[in-house]
Amino acid sequence: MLSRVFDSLKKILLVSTLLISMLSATFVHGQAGGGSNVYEKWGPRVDYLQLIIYNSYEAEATAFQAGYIDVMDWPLDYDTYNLIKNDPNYVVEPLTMFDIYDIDINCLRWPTSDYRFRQAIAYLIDYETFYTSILRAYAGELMDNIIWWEPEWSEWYNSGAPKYWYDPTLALEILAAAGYQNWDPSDTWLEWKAPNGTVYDLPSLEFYAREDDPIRSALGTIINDDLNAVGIPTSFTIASEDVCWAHAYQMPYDYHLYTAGMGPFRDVQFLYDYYHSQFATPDEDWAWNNVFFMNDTYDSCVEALKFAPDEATATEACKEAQEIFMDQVPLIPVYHSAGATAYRAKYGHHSGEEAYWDKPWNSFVNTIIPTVNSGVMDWWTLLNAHPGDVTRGGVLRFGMINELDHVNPVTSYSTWDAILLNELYGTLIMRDPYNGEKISWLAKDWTIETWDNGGKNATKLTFNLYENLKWSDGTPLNSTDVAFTMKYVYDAAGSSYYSYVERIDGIDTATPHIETPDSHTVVIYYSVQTMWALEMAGSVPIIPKHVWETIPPELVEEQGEFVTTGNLTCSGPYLIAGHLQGEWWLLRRNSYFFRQLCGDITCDGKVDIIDIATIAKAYGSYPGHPKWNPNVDLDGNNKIDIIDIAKAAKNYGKQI
Ligand SMILES: [Ca+2]
Ligand SMILES: [Ca+2]
Ligand SMILES: [Ca+2]
Repeated sequence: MLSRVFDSLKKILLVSTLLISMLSATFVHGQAGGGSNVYEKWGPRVDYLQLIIYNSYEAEATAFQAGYIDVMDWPLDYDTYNLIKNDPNYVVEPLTMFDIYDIDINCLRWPTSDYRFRQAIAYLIDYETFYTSILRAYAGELMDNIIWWEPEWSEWYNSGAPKYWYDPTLALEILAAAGYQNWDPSDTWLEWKAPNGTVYDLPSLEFYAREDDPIRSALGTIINDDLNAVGIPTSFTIASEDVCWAHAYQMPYDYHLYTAGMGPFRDVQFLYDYYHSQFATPDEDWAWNNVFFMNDTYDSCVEALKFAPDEATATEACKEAQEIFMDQVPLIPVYHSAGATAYRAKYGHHSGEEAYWDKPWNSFVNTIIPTVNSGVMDWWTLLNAHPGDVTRGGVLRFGMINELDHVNPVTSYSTWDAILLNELYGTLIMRDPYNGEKISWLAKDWTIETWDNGGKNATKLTFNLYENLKWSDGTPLNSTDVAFTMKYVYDAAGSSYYSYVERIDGIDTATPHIETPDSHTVVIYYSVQTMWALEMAGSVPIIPKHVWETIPPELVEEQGEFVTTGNLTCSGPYLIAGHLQGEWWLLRRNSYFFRQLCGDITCDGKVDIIDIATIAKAYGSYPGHPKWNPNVDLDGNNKIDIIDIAKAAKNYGKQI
C-alpha cells in the first residue's frame, strides 16, 4: 500500500517538476515577486479608492480588460493570462501566494464523520487531471499536506505526514474494510453494513462548489464524478458564494463537502486558530473550525505550537500536528495559488479625471508576505499606487469578486471583509511585504521580555505608540484604545481575534493584566511564554474605545457601529465615503491618517529637521547593521542611503 502511494507521488512530482520548469521559463527570473521590491510606508497616494463588486471571476476579468478597473482581487486564470501577457496595456507580475484551496469535509455528519470514509474520499482526488487540464500547470501548485512543500515553508513542512494520491482502488478497499460496500446490488450505490448486520443506504453527500471561481467549480465536478464512479451518491451543487456559505459556514452546516479557500497565510498559527476544537462551534454561525475537527491529541499539539517558548518547540509540535491532521483528513488540501497577477499599465479615460489620463500606474507592490492578499492586489498597493509622478490624486479602481459579509472590525471573516477593514483599521505592527520583517505601525517600537508568572516564565510586551495618532473623527488614539481593544476582542461574540488575546493574563476578568502608564505606552502580560506573542497582540486591529464601549460585546454583530450608523470611525489610510450594497464601496483618503507624508519619520504630520536627523543616524545601514532602522528606509530597499534622505528632503517643511 505504501509503495503504491509512493509511486503515484513520484509520478506527480515528475509531472509537477516538468511543467513548473516549463512555466518558469515564461517569467523573468530574479527577485521573488519579479518587481523592484521597493515600497513606501506612507500614503495613500490616490484621493479615492473604489472597490467594485462583480460576483464572478469572468465578470471581473471582463471589466478589467474593458478598463473599468485597474486591478483585480484575484490571480489571473490561464486564459486571461494568455490573452494579456504580451499586451502593453497590462503589467503582468509573477505571483507567490501561500493560500489553501481544499475540500472541506463536515466531520459532524454521517458518513463523513467517519475518518475512514474521509480517507477514502482523499484518495479520490485526481490531482494529475486537475493539474494538467484545469490549472494547466499554471494557475496553482498542488498541495499534499496542510502546510506547503515549497522552500519558504520547509522548516515547518512535515514530509512524513500521510499523503493521498489518486487511487480509486485503494479508496474502495478502505471503504470496504469500514463496512461501505454495494451490499444491495439492486442499485450501483454503496451501502453501509453496521456491526450488527443492519444495512443502511448512504445519504447523498451534500457537495457544494463555488460558481464564482471557475477553478473550484471544475475541481468540484472532477471529484463529484469520481465519487459517483465508486458508488458514493452525491447531491452536487455549483452555486454562488452566498449559497455555498449558507451551508458551509452557517447553521445548521448542512453540507458534507465544500470547495473551500483560505488564506493567504504568514505563518502556521492557523493550525491552532482554525482547527483547535474550541473553535468548532456548530451552534454558532461563521465557525472558524467549520469542518468541526475535534481531536484531543491534535489540540495538545497545536497548543504546544501556539504557546511554544521557542522555534524548536514550535516546529516539532507543528510537524506532529500535521501528521494527525492528515491522518484524520478533516479537509483535503488540493492546491494553492500561483501564476500571475496583473494591473492596468495606464490610468483609464474616466470622465472628469482627464488630468491623469494615460499616466502610467506606478508603485504597485507585488506582496509575498500578505497583509490581506499576496500579489499586486495586496494592502500595500492600495497605499502606494499612483498615476505618473502625482504626489497625491486620482482614483484607484479595485475589482472584487464578492461583497463583504461582516462590515465589522471585530468579526471580520472573509477576504473581502479584510480588504475593506484593513484599509480602515491599523494594527500595532506590520510586516515588510517582501521579507516579512516586523515593522512599526501604530507602535513606533516595542520590547519583548519575560516576566515571572507564579514561578513560570511568561511573555511581556511593551508597545510605544506614536504620539499624535488620531481617529477619523479627530479624537486621539492612545494606549487606552489598545487596552480596550484587547479585552473587547476577547469578550465579543464571534470575535475573529479571540485566539490572539485569550492567553493575556487576566483577560477573562474585569481587570486584565494590561498596563497603560501613559497615553502612548501599553504593557501586555501574557500568562504563558510564546514566540508568537508579538504577532498576536501586534495583529489585532485597534478599535476606538469611545465608539465600541457603548456596544455590548455580546451584541457586537447586531449593534456594531456600521449596522447602527452606516459608517465606521477608523484610523487607517481610507474611510468610507459611500456604499451601494452588492455593487461598490467608495473610500476616501483619511486626512487624519498618521502616515501621509513620506519622510515624516516621527509621524507628527510634518517633515522637519528631526526626521532628517533620524534618517541620517541610520545612514549607511542595512538589515543586521547595528544602526539599521527599517522605519527610515523610505523606499523599502533595505539600505539607508542618499535616496532616503532625498525623498525626505523633497517633503522638507511640508505639513499635513
Ligand atoms: Ca447498492
Ligand atoms: Ca515629523
Ligand atoms: Ca532605502
